[in-house]
Amino acid sequence: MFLGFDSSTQSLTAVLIDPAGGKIVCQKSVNFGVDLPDYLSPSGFIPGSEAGEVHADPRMWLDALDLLFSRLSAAADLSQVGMIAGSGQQHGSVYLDGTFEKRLASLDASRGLVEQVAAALTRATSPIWMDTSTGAECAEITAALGGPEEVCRRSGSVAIERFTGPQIRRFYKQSPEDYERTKHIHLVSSFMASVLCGKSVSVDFGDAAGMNLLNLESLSWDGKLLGATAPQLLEKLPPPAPATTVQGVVSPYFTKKYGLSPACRCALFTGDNPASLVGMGATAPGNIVISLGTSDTFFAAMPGPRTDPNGFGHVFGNPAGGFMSLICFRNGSLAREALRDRLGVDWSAFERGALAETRGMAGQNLMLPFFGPEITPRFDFSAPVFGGGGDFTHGSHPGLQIRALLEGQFLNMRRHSEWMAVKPERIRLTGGASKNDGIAQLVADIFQAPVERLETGNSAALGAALIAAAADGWQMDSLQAAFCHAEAGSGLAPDPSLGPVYEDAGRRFGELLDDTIHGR
Ligand code: XUL
Repeated sequence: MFLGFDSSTQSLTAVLIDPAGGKIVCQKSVNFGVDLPDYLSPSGFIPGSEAGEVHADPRMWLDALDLLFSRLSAAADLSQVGMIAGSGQQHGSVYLDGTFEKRLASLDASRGLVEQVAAALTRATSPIWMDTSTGAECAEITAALGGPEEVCRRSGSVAIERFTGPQIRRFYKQSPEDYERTKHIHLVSSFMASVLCGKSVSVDFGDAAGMNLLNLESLSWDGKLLGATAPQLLEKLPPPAPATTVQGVVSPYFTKKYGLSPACRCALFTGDNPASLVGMGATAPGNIVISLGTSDTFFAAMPGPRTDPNGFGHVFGNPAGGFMSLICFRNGSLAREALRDRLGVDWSAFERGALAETRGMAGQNLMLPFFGPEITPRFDFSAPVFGGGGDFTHGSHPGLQIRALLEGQFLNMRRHSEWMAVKPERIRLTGGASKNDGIAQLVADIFQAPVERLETGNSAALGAALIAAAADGWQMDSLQAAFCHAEAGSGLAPDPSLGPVYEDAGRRFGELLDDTIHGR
């Protein structure tokens, strides 16, 4: 059996699979806000910070690991687990001193992880992917490289506030002494993998590419980017490696405490998006994944490392080999919820039946669906922008605004994924809002591609379990064929008559967007 973890923003989840039987044996989760209320992080991060900072307490992740293992060991026989892998929210970083490895090597199973590991932290809290505090550092790194194109050419992304390199630079500038005594800088993924393995382990290519530090051509740390970020950085970073690289056996702490076998091995943890690509059965080009969550993400396997000329999209490693793209849209559920509240309706107004009432208005009214700052495209929106008649703009017919919001979200997604030059052959939808048939049909119609939904709600943790099995020698494509089924009856075909309607709407949407951003 194989165990996959997902250390995400709001929870830590584990999925245990039996590939021989093609079955998920057990799934357990710890919700940080609900299960660990003492960390005062109801949504998994410390609320109320300023200047764009969003941090989380890494001790909370350690406590969650102990708690999750106690739940898992009560529910399943962990001695049968042959390999563990995992995924973590991308970009978040953990800073540790020279005692980290010694502490991991001598963990006492009669005590907890936090009390034994936390003293190694040189930075009490970890910046996570929601942090936007590093605008100055992004500008400095970009200037040192000679422009955004060069940063993008080397690392797969222009310098991005939430990416780890700019975050490291900010730490170095703000607390040079703490930076100096930092001997290991880990991503959330490689930190969790290190704790499990009882030593400081590698960071995988998939997640390493979200740092603005990895050279995508050589798949090694890029000397120029490192130099522009902070001094002596190379010696603090774990070496990059493929996710399926076996790092060793699990730490005796977990064997003694939770009944894992001393022969159980550990592969790497990757980023949650690369792991989801695996768990959604989409590691081969032609498949697109759209995840509808707090923010919406669009990701897909790519035959080669093509980069976004506009600098909004990112290129990460594909755990099955090669590369994947990722585009993140900040105004996802946030915008859907904001419109729902503003119109005083409930989710039924977003359902298939309600959307059918306005089908005749498909692609007619336009909305730039941004209730707050957006990152794709990068612009400080404060409210949505309307392009349409009075009835629509005044909200006297809520259904028109809901249709225009959803259409705007997917027209924006289509527009900003064109650089990948990948024709979507199949779209796999995941995330809370993907259950909604009305939204799923809109996605099929706007992209003119068939849409499927998968049975798992934990695609990242499942992907991690599949990576663990692949690290043990199982074939990735047969694993995906066994575990990544579309939900029966969840398939939706596009309506070809709407193809030209949304072509035209896409053109007009682009004009409205350009005019708004350029103040015309
Ligand atoms: C990707 C990103 C988010 C996090 C969420 O670039 O920032 O999708 O990975 O956990």
